[in-house]
Amino acid sequence: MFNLEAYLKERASLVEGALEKLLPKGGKLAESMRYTTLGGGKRLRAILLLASAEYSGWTDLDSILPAAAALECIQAYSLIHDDLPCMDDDELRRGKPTNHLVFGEAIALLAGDGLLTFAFELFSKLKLPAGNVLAAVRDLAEAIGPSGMVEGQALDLEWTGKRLTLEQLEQLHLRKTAALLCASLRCGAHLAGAQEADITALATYGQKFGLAFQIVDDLLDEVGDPEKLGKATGSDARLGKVTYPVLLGAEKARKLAARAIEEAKAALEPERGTALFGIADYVLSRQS
Ligand code: GRG
Repeated sequence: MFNLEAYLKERASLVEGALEKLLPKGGKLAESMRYTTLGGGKRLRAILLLASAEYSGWTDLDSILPAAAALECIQAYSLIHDDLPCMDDDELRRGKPTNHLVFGEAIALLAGDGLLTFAFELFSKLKLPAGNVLAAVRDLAEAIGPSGMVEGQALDLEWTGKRLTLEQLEQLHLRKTAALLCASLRCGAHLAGAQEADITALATYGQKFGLAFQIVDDLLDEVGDPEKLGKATGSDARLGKVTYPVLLGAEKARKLAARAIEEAKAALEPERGTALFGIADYVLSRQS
């Protein structure tokens, strides 16, 4: 029987070990990069990359582990920048004071820049067919750049305090949150040299998964346990952000997330998708 809890734990520790080894050491900048990246986080994006490659038939996890670690560098960069006073101005992340409170704003900004750049260095050094790596890098750059995650963040700032439609909210979160999650699946598939049909199926899973993930994130910001989340709750309301529960009410928002998860799973072949099915269900019940 597949044990999801043991699987997530084992994969997270594999990724943590790779990050520990790969991240730069020595000096204030490296210390700041390591502070946020190591010792916290669910490692979901890395785990999704590995699971997507396995779904596509890849078995040599060691060869793609640096790419999984790279996604966690990008995740850490986005969290460091998101927490800055000029963005969401948060004080707690992954159960610790935010990066800028420990290292100062200038170093925190540079740690984010360093992590983003380092992620692409890790991809460029993969010992895999160049065409597969290039396809992964192209999808990743598109997903997190000016028409992906960074644009999502810009829309978030622009639309804070405004009335939004459900379509606008989805447009925002497809970029801000779902794009990197979806790219994690696309990267895993590309690195494994997957067929086009599998890449499309995994990308559909990623997009639906990403939306469900954000809806649950919104719900947790309203009713979650700050201790388990490792960050303060209520920040959406404090900042005047429109969220799924604000627009729909908690009940309908939960149903929308559950529907997105069903759609995510429906894109995959069940006999190959045990891990990805388990991760999808986990997202609905997560507490952190
Ligand atoms: C260039 C200034 C500048 C910004 C870059 C910061 C940024 C763009 C985008 C922010 C993206 C962001 C923070 C999206 C929110 C996504 C989200 C819900 C993150 C939390 O993910 P979890 O719960 O966190 O997986 P862990 O800690 O488990 O990794």
